[in-house]
Amino acid sequence: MRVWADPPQKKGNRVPRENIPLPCRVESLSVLSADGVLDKDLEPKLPEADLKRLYRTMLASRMLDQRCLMLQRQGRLGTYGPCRGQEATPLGVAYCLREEDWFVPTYRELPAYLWRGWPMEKHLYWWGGSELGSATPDGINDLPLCVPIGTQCQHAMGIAWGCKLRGDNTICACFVGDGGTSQGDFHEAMNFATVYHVPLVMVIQNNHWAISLPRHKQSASQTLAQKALAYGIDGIQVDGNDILAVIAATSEAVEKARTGGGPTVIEAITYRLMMHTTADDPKKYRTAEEVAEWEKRDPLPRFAGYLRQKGILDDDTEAAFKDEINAEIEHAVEIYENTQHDPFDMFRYMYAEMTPELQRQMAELKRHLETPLPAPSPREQAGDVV
Ligand SMILES: Cc1ncc(C[n+]2csc(CCOP(=O)(O)OP(=O)(O)O)c2C)c(N)n1
Ligand SMILES: [Mg+2]
Repeated sequence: MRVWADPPQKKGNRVPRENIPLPCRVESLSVLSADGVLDKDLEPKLPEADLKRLYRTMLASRMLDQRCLMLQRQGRLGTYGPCRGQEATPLGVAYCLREEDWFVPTYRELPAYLWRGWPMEKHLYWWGGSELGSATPDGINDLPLCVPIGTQCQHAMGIAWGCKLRGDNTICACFVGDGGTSQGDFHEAMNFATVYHVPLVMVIQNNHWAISLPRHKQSASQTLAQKALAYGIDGIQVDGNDILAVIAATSEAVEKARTGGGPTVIEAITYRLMMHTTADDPKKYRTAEEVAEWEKRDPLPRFAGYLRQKGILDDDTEAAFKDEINAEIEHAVEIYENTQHDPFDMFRYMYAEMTPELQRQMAELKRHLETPLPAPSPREQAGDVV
């Protein structure tokens, strides 16, 4: 392989200045528009049973997400980061993976976890502050939720490299947010992944906001998909609220990765309909009109409309799904609330061996928990909240 590029060649008595034709492309893909128009040529042909299961999972994610918000407001769950409005992308990507493939999320990919077999209580454990939520169930090749922005890209790259070295025909799908693409970790992971030609599908969920920072202040690039060009690979931008488009683009990228074609960048255009987490108020940084516009593109009713048109979904099926899912959520909440969480686990599982600093912090927490609370002041006793 040549490792140098020819400098611009002299043509006659002129040294030219001209465009460099790049071998890579950036495409844009949408299959089912927000107002229900379907491009039949692009429609992925999925078995009816799969379509039903996909819809049920999307609905389960929506309902569990809503329940988590309520539990947080009731003081029964820690800070919560909702994924309402973004369900189609993680679910569509998870659908394209084989069981033995690897899935590396951030923290807004609940539907993918449900699709890949994580029990609902795991989600509650994680957001409830229990380390039990980070323990991947046996037999599932997924990493736990990742809040340090961008770090998971490096883990995913390493896993994908491992897949290649093992030659076991598995691939890795990684998620990152629009904000996450500004981190060095994203760049380093992509650079390494493309130089080593590893089987990685990098999915950027562009939900237009990184907490209160809008997309246009995050990057001057017209698209985030075009970042792929700098690494020498193809990028594709899909309507991330259109599960059919996500599946069409991802299945191609997965197939390419599995057959030795290397990484792909997929930018999924979506929108976070709720707050970043329960710790912020989005009314402070974005308008109600903007949110209302995106409500119209909500992936759940869009997918439901498609299935109803095909005769795959009706009122009875929808009602039955809701009953079953409600029962599942109740069961998961019961398990979550009846499980003793050991706060010391957060120190135990940080590293294989606890560092002296972690030992010190753990001892401090122990002392704190053993110290009896001071007696309430007369004002507190009188019910005067201070
Ligand atoms: C390394 C690091 N820096 C800062 C933060 C604080 N933080 C949490 S979420 C977030 C924004 C992430 O935005 P984006 O990647 O677009 O993901 P989204 O929350 O929109 O899904 C930031 C800055 C963090 N968790 N980790
Ligand atoms: Mg974002």
